[in-house]
Amino acid sequence: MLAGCGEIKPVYWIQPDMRFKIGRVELEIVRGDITTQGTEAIVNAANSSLMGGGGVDGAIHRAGGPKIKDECAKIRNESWPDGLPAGKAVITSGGNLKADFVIHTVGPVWRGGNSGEGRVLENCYRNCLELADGEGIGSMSFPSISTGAYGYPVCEAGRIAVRTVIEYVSSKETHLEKIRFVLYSEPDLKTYEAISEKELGRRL
Ligand code: AR6
Repeated sequence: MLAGCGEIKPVYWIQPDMRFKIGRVELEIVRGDITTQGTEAIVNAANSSLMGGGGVDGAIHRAGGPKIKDECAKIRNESWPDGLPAGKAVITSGGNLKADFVIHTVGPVWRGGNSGEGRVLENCYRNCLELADGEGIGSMSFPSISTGAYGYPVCEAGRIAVRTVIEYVSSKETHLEKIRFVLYSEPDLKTYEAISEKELGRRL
């Protein structure tokens, strides 16, 4: 009951998740925590060391437990002794997470936009999608890569994220049936929603 409103109960408007269809693939834009997503894979906005950090990376390693870091250490030793370059992606199990897999990618650090950041960010999304597809994964969740500690403006990054996903699923046969963008803040959610609506027109 609202104070001073007698029997009037508050009404909470719950915003439905925004969903689009691109051919057979469903694209969802939701607000939430990437670590709690029930998609088969979630994507980590990692750094080159693959040994954890803050933001999404810290949250995933905290929630997923030591198994993920052990697998990352093995990948470093066997394949990327000098660190995973920005734009590349690798896969581990999901440890204690709901998701079966974590796909780790390293986004570009924003340096003003004239240092090839856009191309690298596009590579992040495309390489994550290709890796997931190659493993026969049917559903995956992305955070907004590079727009936290790495300082990429969310509008520009969101446009690249949404366009790269649309381009990927429109241009080839894919195992993926559901791709979800998980935004942590309301402003970021609104930005991704507006970009998706502009790129895809009417939502479901
Ligand atoms: N779920 C979904 N989104 C989140 C979560 C979460 N639990 N936590 C933060 N975000 P960031 P980057 C949002 O910094 O910019 C790490 O230290 C956040 O609000 O996680 O690629 C790594 O080790 C922002 O919008 O990733 C690297 O060193 C977005 O996720 C570096 O940060 C990305 O923020 C990578 O920086």
